[in-house]
Amino acid sequence: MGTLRHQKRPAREADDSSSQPGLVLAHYGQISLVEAESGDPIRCATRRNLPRTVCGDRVMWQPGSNAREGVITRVLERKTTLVRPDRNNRGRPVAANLDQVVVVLASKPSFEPGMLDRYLVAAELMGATPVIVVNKLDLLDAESRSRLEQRLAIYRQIGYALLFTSTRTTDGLKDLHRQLRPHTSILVGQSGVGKSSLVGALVPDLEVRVGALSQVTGLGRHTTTAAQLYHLPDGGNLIDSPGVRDFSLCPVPVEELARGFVEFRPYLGHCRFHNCRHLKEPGCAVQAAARDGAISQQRLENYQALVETMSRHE
Ligand SMILES: Nc1nc2c(ncn2[C@@H]2O[C@H](COP(=O)(O)OP(=O)(O)OP(=O)(O)O)[C@@H](O)[C@H]2O)c(=O)[nH]1
Ligand SMILES: [Mg+2]
Ligand SMILES: [Zn+2]
Repeated sequence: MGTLRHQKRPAREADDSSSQPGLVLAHYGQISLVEAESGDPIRCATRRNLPRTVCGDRVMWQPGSNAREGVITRVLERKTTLVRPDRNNRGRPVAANLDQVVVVLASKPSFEPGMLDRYLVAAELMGATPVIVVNKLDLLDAESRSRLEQRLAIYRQIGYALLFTSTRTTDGLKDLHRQLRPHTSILVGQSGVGKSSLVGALVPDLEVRVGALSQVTGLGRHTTTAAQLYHLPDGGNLIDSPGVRDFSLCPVPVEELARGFVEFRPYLGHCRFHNCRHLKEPGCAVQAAARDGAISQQRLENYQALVETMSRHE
């Protein structure tokens, strides 16, 4: 026995020969749940010298002492990262390698337009496509639906997909599935808007999968406490994420923030001052566009509020 142990090569040297690729389905505390190429979920610790892994990370891992456990030896480069600020206002990754951010809203709990815009800006700045979903359509009568449609029409005008769904009546779920199919998307939004219910409606045998995962993680099944990745039946991945009370952006330079408001882009660089912040400066092309109705007043106000918040942190 003892000699066998001595014969084992040190883990560090063994890295590339015995490591295999995997996908992080979820990350809890010190443990990552990694999907092996076989499809099996493996409970993995991460080597100390490595960055924290997040849901959606591509990693290399090595089997451990039993078939269900392993060690992550390498985190592959992330194509995109969704971050939110931690207590010290530094970016903390939430999920990686996504190409769509689906902001889920509902009539209940009601939403704040500032928060929607902050999510949309975060998606734009990380290089992902934003999608807006209004869930719980069954709770809206015709009049409140058309009021909401009007309120959100601006987002369709600037090119964003806007979908209405209900997990109760299944309205809109086919369209949502079509929108998600080839992509890796994350569902984000306030707690209680129905993110997990949407995942449940789109991923068949979810109960079975969640049950299997909670056995591996030892966590309960009904609370969304960490981002979790699921495969969609016809290709693509869907990440469920824990609800938030609010979503803030990590501080970014004003020029970058303005680029996060996608409809401002044609006007950027056309202001009188090259360092225009588009607040009250004369000769500002963005403000002129808002006066002409080409940019929504509400979006400009949300942008300006963000500039104010961020300059307070400077
Ligand atoms: N009426 C109605 N209720 C819904 C719909 N979708 C979800 N719900 C209900 O809304 C509540 C919250 O749903 P969840 O799916 O847990 O919401 P969530 O966004 O995942 O919440 P967190 O995990 O806390 O972020 C549950 O009681 C659901 O049954 C819908 O389309 N219509
Ligand atoms: Mg949930
Ligand atoms: Zn300007």
